[in-house]
Amino acid sequence: MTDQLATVADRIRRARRLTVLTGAGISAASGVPTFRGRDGLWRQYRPEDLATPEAFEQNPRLVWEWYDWRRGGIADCRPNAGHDVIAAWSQNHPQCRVITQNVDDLHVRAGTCNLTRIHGSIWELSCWNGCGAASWRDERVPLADLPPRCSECGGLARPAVVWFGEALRGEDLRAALGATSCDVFLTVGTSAVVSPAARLVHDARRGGAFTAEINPEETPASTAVDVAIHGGAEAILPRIAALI
Ligand code: BJW
Repeated sequence: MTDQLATVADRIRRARRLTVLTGAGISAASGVPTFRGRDGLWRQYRPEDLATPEAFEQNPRLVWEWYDWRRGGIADCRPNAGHDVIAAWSQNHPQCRVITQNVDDLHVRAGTCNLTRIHGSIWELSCWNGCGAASWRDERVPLADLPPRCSECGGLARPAVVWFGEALRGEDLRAALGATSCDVFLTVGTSAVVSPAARLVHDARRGGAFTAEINPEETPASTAVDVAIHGGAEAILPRIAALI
């Protein structure tokens, strides 16, 4: 493990372009539940009932109750040492890009620069009718009325997140794909099963990047990366940072 940490630290120190991809695991130590872990959300709830456009169409109130409940849990969570290390790299490294699948905004709260939230934000809402209103931020917990309404057209509002079967915003997808052109690509706290995020580490590797994974568990990416470090991001990232 010590050798692996030193190798990753050395690669980051020498990297001209550094990219970090994060998933739910980076926020686990902050108290935000993951999706597929032992206590993950998908152990308790079916994604097709809550995280698809079809589910929302069928029962917007139920979907909003679930998001309102999750917002309540996340509101009290604070960035942990893993978020802080990534924020510091994003501020101090000349070309560091951070791509997150997380909707909790803990990277934003940690002060991360050059951040792309490819699955959106749980704190933002948009018009379900697509009336043209720009998405808006609403951090009230709980929300006053469920389901909330679009202030422009009065129609249903939805959480501005990306559900299964929905395309990522074009600019976010372009930013994520562009970030695979780098010297070092770190994949942190993701089960690496949801596309298109899961392909990014492979794209980076094909493009010649040194790749490393930080995750307590094996994932489909573990055998593809140059170095797989098994441990929690909140412990491993500060150890790497200390070696740089
Ligand atoms: C730690 C740790 C610690 C624990 N430290 N680590 C068949 C049918 C339908 C669709 C598909 C299909 N086959 C493929 C698809 C496509 C689908 C997909 O990939 N599905 C797979 C599951 C099979 N993808 C999509 O639909 C995407 N869109 C798309 O492909 O569009 C194409 C298109 C083009 C043009 C037109 C139309 C469409 C969209 C995917 C959206 C995903 N949305 C969610 C919900 C977001 C909103 C919300 O939060 O409610 O995003 S699902 C959920 O999974 C969430 C996450 O961002 C995402 C990834 O999960 P993540 O982050 O990896 O979390 P976990 O829980 O899986 O893993 C946590 C990891 O942390 C674990 O490995 C732990 O070990 C680790 N860990 N503690 C470090 N301390």
